[in-house]
Amino acid sequence: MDVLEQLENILNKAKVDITNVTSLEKLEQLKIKYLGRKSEISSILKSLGKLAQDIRPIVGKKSNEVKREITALLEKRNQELLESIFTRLETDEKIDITEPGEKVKIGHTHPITQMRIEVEDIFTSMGFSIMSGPEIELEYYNFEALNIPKDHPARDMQDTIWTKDGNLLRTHTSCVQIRTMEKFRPPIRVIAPGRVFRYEETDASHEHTFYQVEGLMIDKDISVSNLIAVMKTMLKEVFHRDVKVRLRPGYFPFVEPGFELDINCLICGGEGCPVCKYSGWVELLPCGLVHPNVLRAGNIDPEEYSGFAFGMGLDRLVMMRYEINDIRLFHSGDLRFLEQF
Ligand code: FA5
Repeated sequence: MDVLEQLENILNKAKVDITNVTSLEKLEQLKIKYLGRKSEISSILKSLGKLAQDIRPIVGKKSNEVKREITALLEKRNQELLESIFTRLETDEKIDITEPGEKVKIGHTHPITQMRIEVEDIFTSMGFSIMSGPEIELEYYNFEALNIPKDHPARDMQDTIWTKDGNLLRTHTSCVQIRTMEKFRPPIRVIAPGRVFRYEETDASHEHTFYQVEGLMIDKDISVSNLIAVMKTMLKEVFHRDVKVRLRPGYFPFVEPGFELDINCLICGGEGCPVCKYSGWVELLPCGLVHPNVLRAGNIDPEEYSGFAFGMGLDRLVMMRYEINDIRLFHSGDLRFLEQF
């Protein structure tokens, strides 16, 4: 075949191939096929020397023209493919910058945490410090040092979750009373908020995991009137009104005398309603004067010092404030409930 005809054929084939190609990768392959080192044109150029002298420049010129033309065709097709890619992107992946963005949900603290922080603020403003203790506790701090020796029937009052190594999940925050006395000398004014655990069947007012705030004040001549005054100040701040309190006898081995502190029902104002079971009073927290044995366990001389202690259920305080009728809602993970606070 005449070389010039061969060059013409190459050009025609290239035209068809290049027009039909639909991807940039394939186009790149065509470029190698038609213009690469191993292309037909390259071998023609390499063998120019073997041609007759008179046709050599003609073939050389024609080869370069074909090369230029193929280069131009490749260039043009490249441009077209790029444009079509961008047009497709514009419709397929169009970003409307005027569209409102997705709202980032901002969470907030849990209602029990909110109440804990509030109670902490109230007590620190009265000069109390905030203490904490471990949730996995020694039997000694949870029972023994609190005047509840082994086999004491009071251990049955708080069903306990024990660990295999003989420790326990603290059933109350009262353990922190002893830990505080071991660390500080009177005068002592602390509260200890924290999580506590009981091996208990749950119902509308009982959880297996809940929160308490322990209070402890030890000084010379601390009496029940100090306890009442501090409680009334705290309740006034929490409920934003004067709250009447009354004390009934209550038994806890670590206080003597021990009380149950009731508040007048905030729903009916004391007149009687279903919430207070028509008594006008609602049970709020147990408290009392620190038992001499407990002071001794904390290396404090009961002849010289006295104190009061209380253990308030935080969950129940939140329930009272917002009239929540089921404690299980707190940890249900139901955002419809939590978002209300
Ligand atoms: C105690 O835990 C004593 N340590 C309190 C105390 C401290 C008495 C200092 C005297 C001096 P009690 O078991 O009653 O007491 O629990 C105290 C409060 O925790 C209750 O009034 C209640 O509000 C809350 N509470 C008790 N059990 C549960 C439960 N299963 N679920 C939710 N709250 C509970």
